[in-house]
Amino acid sequence: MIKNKAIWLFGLSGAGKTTLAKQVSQTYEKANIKTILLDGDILRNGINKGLGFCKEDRSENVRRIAEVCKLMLQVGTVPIVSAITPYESDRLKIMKVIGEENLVLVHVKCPIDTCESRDPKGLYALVRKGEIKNFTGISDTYENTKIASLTINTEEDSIDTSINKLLESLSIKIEI
Ligand code: GGZ
Repeated sequence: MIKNKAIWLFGLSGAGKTTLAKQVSQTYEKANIKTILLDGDILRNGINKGLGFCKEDRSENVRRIAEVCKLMLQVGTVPIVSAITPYESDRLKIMKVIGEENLVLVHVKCPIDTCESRDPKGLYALVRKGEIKNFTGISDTYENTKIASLTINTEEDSIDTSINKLLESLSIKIEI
């Protein structure tokens, strides 16, 4: 039996969350499992418009995303989240909202230096120029985790290997 679970990818900007989320979505869709991509950055233009990057706003941001996940699971769609989710207390709250049994919490782990050298959106360069304040990992908090269901290390592993490891773990966990 397929047990639908929300997949929540968290990690620094540039760690590879969105790339992994898209691949997981494509794989599920090929197996006729409906998915919805919930990207923190994109949702900040919609349901989370107006929220900034202070601790309270980040918490509210991920709380709302967790509520959307709950709704999506109720209609049989697998939510795949990519959001930095920098605070362990918020990760615990997400577990409570969605339900531990309905969630795969994935730490997309990558050192800040590597994320900065990738700089896919040029944001780290802007941070260094002083144009973005409170940037996670540079001038704002990113807490380590003890509660992730699994960790994908995108510095040690290539993107293909990371994707394969993630899909392998998920296929066991959700019994595709
Ligand atoms: C972190 C920021 C910031 C600051 C803009 N700190 O790589 P991205 O671009 O696409 O992902 C980041 C996104 C963070 O939004 P989240 O909703 O994932 O954050 S959180 O979970 O902490 O609420 C980055 C961009 O927005 N961005 N300013 N100051 N990331």
